Amino acid sequence: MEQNQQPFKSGVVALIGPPNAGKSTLLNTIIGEKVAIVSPKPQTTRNQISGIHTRDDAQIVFLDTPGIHRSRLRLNRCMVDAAWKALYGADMVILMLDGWRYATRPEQWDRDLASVATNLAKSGLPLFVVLNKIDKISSKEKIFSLLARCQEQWPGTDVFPVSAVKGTNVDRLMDMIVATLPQGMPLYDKDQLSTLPLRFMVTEIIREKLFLTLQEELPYNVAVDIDAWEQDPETGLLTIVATIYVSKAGYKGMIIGKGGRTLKRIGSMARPEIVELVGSKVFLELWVKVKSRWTEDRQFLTGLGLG
Ligand code: GDP
Ligand code: K
Ligand code: MG
Repeated sequence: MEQNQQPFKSGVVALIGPPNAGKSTLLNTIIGEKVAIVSPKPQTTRNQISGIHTRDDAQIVFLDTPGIHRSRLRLNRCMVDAAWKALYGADMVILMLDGWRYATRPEQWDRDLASVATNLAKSGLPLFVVLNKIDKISSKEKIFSLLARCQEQWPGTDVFPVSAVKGTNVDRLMDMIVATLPQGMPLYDKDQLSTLPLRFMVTEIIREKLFLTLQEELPYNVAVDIDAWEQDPETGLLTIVATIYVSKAGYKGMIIGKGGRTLKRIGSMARPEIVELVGSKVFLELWVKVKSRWTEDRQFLTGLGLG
């Protein structure tokens, strides 16, 4: 792994904004393959954590929140409370706005944002405003006037016109987030955050290659489990040991093939995709084991996350 000159940055970014502003879309764009949609460690109570983006110089924990909007409905109010609560413990806030909405219906601005503006001012956290969906606004003037309106509402705040869908200006936004975050170690253990969802994706890749290779011969009852997942901190090489479980000995022979040829093929098809997914060199070791009636083994299923 390359040693970085800059100090490592890490922190929590609360992503707030009215419904349909594009918060989830932005996260998906940022996520690509390098960010995992994660569930938090069991002992954390921040169940809004929805994405952790780790790069060479920083780790950003995003809290995607239910939309902030005015509502008299109790349920909605609870969601709004949840959104504001996300601000506690956050290192900064990104307020995401649907630029297209205010370009076409300027009167919506005050309705949507009056209370947001007050609450944000109270939070005292560093704030970025993201003006989304600029791909839909053809007039530069309209964008400029929206930027001016943001400046008026939140003086001195950085405003980023972006298209979350197209990824326009998202890199710049990310760099500015990293620049604003405090110095610190990663908040989440890299393995833990990446292995939970990545493990599952890896088993899915292997399963897919099994299907592609064996086609209709493949038994229905095939399961893939990860036995080991270890990254060498020096070389970055990730060793993955996975076992393919089948219900009958005959299937085992089929998957392994003559001289292990079939299994080797499955591995060499799966490996490049896993490399792309995890972003490091991968050593993939595959085993095939017979476990009769595994579909009825509750403990086994639970272990696979299928229980
Ligand atoms: P959220 O409620 O804030 O999470 O918003 P979503 O991410 O669910 O997006 C709401 C809608 O806006 C979806 O239909 C998205 O496809 C659309 N959308 C989000 N970002 C953009 C963008 O940059 N450009 C355009 N044209 N549409 C977008
Ligand atoms: K939505
Ligand atoms: Mg959403």
